[in-house]
Amino acid sequence: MKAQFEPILEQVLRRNPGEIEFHQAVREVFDSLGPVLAKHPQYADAAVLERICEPERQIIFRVPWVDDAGHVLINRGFRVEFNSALGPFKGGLRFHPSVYLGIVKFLGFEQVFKNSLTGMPIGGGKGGSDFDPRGRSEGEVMRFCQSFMTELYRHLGEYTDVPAGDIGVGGREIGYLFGQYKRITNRYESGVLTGKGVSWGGSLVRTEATGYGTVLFAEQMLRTRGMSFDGRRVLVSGSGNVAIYAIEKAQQLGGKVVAASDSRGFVLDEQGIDVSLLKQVKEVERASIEVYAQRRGNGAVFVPGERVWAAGGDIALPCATQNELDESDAKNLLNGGVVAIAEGANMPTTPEATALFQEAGVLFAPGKAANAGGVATSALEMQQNASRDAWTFDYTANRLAAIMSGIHDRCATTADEYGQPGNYVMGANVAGFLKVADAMLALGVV
Ligand code: NDP
Ligand code: 2IT
Repeated sequence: MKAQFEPILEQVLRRNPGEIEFHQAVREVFDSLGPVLAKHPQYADAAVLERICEPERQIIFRVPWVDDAGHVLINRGFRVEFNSALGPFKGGLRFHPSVYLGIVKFLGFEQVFKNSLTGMPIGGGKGGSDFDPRGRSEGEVMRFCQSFMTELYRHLGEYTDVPAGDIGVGGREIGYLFGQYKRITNRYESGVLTGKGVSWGGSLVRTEATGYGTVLFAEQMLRTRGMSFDGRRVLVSGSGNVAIYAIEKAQQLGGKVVAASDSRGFVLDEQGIDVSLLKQVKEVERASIEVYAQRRGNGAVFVPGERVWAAGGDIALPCATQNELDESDAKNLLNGGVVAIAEGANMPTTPEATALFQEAGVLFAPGKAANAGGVATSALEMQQNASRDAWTFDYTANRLAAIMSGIHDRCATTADEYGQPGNYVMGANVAGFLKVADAMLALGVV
């Protein structure tokens, strides 16, 4: 990192003590921006970096609710409205016991650059709660969502802030959140949330978009070296929304996906993951992935407490959570001949592991580029809501494919331009930064 960034980073560390994931995300972006500041001093003059690291607004609130046994429980709710230079704050909500301000801030920071890269008119934000949906009844999840929205609604609006899902928040939760927003405001304001059901304002392809987009990005990246998914051994971590549709698309492109995981361990299925069984176990029954191995009946095994990377493969798609692929996983993957890594999750690869992949010269797609298909399709959902229209699956899927190849080309061209061909991390950070930074300059000191 250039010396010029040190005092700015120090200020970020001082202002946000203990928020290690946020520090990690900022450091990674700063590592890419040296050549940009050298070429364009106007950003430093206008303190764009200092401003881009400080959220426009941070909201923290109490979420009281009553469980099925009649006990009163308290969770903490967050919404970090990071940057609205390009459009309304946009980004998901995460419900997971690990959620605290540092996680929400890292996700919000990443979202600013990701949303810029999509080319769509969306700013960046993120939110969530330390609520753990696991083991909770339908009624408990609904009451929690209603209480969460009873505070959050006053900060939202289709021109203000538009949340969506993330870990622990899927179609079910978005439904309860939207219902409560509608009731409190007495407005059918479809564009205030994305990831809605298709019969009540949602977009076709939004469910599939993040996983499909990640694989489409990886496909483009492989093509630059004359490779494809066809016949390749693929490892996917996670078995939630992103993982499931990454597996589905990788298989459509001829890849052989042999592993998937959840927080308890991974499944090795040498005959190839059966996506419909995985959907049944994880989406419908909300059970452990161990149940998949038991039901598959083909010798598929469940390996408790281990990560998928141990299984070795040509293409690795981390689609679960942050820092889930570390230095030793990277070494194992490289020893096994991995040729490409594309991040479906946000910041799943540790900085040390990323450095190993880059030194080895294998293809590496950072999450803010590779997983941007989800939020891009959210922007398409907002577009449909604003025009009171509903597009077909094929039309929307074609838009997604065009957006992903646009993001790929923007990252590749920017990396070339700044003298680091093939460095998608640098390309994504710089291209994402430039668009937001120019908008911030144009809008003045606000
Ligand atoms: P889901 O809640 O649908 O699935 C999350 C998956 O990751 C589950 O398999 C879960 O296991 C596993 N997981 C979650 N936390 C941990 C943990 N701490 N350790 C190990 N495994 C864990 O979430 P999504 O699929 O929506 O999100 C996955 C990733 O993709 C996240 O990083 C998210 O930020 C990112 N993302 C999501 C987008 C979207 O549109 N949904 C868009 C762009 C990025 P278990 O079932 O055991 O809990
Ligand atoms: O990390 C992400 O990009 C998301 N969770 C999706 C955000 C969105 O607004 O669709």
